Amino acid sequence: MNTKNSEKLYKKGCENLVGAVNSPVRAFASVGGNPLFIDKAKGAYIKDVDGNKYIDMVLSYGPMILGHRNKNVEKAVAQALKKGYSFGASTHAEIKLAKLVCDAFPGMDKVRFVNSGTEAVLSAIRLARAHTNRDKIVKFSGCYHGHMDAMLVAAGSGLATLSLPGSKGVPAQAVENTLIAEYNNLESVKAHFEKNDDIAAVILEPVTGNMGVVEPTQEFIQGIRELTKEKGALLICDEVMTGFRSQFGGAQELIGVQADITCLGKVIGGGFPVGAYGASDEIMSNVAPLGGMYQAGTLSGNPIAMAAGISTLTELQKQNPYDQFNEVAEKVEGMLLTSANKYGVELTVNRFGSMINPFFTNKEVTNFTDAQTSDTDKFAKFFWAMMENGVFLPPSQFEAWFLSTEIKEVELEKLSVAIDKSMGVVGSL
Ligand code: KE4
Repeated sequence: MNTKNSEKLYKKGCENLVGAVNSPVRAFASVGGNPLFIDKAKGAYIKDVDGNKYIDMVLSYGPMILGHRNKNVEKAVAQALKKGYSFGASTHAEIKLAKLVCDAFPGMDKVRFVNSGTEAVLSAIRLARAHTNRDKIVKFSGCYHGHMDAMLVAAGSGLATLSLPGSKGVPAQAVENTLIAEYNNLESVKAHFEKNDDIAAVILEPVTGNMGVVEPTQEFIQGIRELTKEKGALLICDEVMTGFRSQFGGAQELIGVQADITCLGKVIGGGFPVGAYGASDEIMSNVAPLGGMYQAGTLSGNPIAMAAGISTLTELQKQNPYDQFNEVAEKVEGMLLTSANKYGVELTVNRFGSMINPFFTNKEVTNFTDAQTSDTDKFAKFFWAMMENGVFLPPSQFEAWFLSTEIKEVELEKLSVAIDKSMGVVGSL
C-alpha cells in the first residue's frame, strides 16, 4: 500500500504537532506504523493523501453516522454560514437542537450544550456533586469518559490502548474521590457504597465502546439504578458514543434504564464540535445562571455546529435506520465469525446496534479484564490487512467499529472479501 505522502506529512507534522496528531488514538500506536493522513471523504468512503480509498468504519469515532458529506447536512451548514459563524449570544438554532435532544430522552427536561464529550462529562460530574453535596464518583475500569483529571484512572480507549494505568500530570488529589469498579460486577459497586456515604454519582457507558463493545447485564444495570436511588446518589449515563447511534435517543431506553444525568456528543454535532449534558428541571436548576454550579463556554451552542446537529438528527428521524443497522451489524458479525472459523482464529464478536467489534480471544468479553485477554498483535495484523483490502478500522483493539447509513450491499460485498482475506492473514501466523 503506497503511503509515501502520509509519511511525508507525518515527518512534517512532527515538527509542530505532538506525534503529528491531535488525539493519541490517531497515532496508530497499538497497531504499529505511522498515522495515515486523510485527504477527503464522501458517503461510506474515505481517501488518504496517497489516493488509497477505504470503507470508513471509524466515522470520526462516531459522529459521521450518515456517512460523509450528507447532502442535507451540507446544505444546512452552508445556509448557516451565510448568517455568521459565532455570536457569543443565543440563537434560535440552539433552542431547536435542545428540543430535539430533550424530546428523545425521557426524564431530560433541560440540556446544556458544550464543545466536546469531555466537557459534557466534567460538567455532569460537577453537577452531580453540586446536586448531592457529595464528592465521590464511581466509574468502571475500561470505560472512557474523556480526559478530565478525575476520570483518567483505569480508563479504556486511548489509555487502554497505550496501557497507561492513569496519566502523568494528574495529581493524586484529583483522583482521590474517584472509586473504580468492574463493569458487569454489581458487587464491586455495592462494596464502594458500603464503605462510602459520600458518593455523588455512578458514571458508566450504558453500552461500552471504549473497551470494545460490551453490553451491561440486566442484573448489573438495574442493580446500579436501584442502588443509586436507595443511597441518594445520581446515575450518569455517558452516551457520548451511544447517543442516537443504536436508536433515536439513547441506549439507556434500549437497556431499560433512565439516568439522572445524560452526557452526549459526537452524533449530535454531525461532525462539528458539540457535547451536551441534560437532566430533569430539578437537577439542571443547579446550573448557572439559575443555580450556583458554574459552567461556561465561548463557542457553546455555536450556530454552525447547531445547524449540523439539527440536520443530522432530523435526517435520522426521517430515515430511522436503526433496524437496518442491526441487520448490517448481524451480517458483519457473520462474516467475522465465518472467516475466523475457516482459518482457525480465536474470535469473539460483540455488537450493539451500529457498534460492533471483534476481540481476538476465545473468551466471552463482559468486562475490561476479559477484553484484555485479546491478542493485540493479531488485531494489529488484521488491522493492516484490512487497510490493504480497503477498509479503515479504528487502530485499536479497544475501539468500536461504527456503521453508517451509507453501508449498502456493495460495501457489504467488499467487507466480506476484505474480512476473509484479512482473517486468512491472521490464520496463517
Ligand atoms: P471527546 O472529548 O473526545 O469529544 O469525548 C470524550 C468521550 C466521552 N465519553 C465517551 C463514551 C467517549 O467515547 C468519548 C470519546 N471517545 C473516543 C473514542 N473512543 C474519541 C476518540 C479520540 O479520543 O480521539
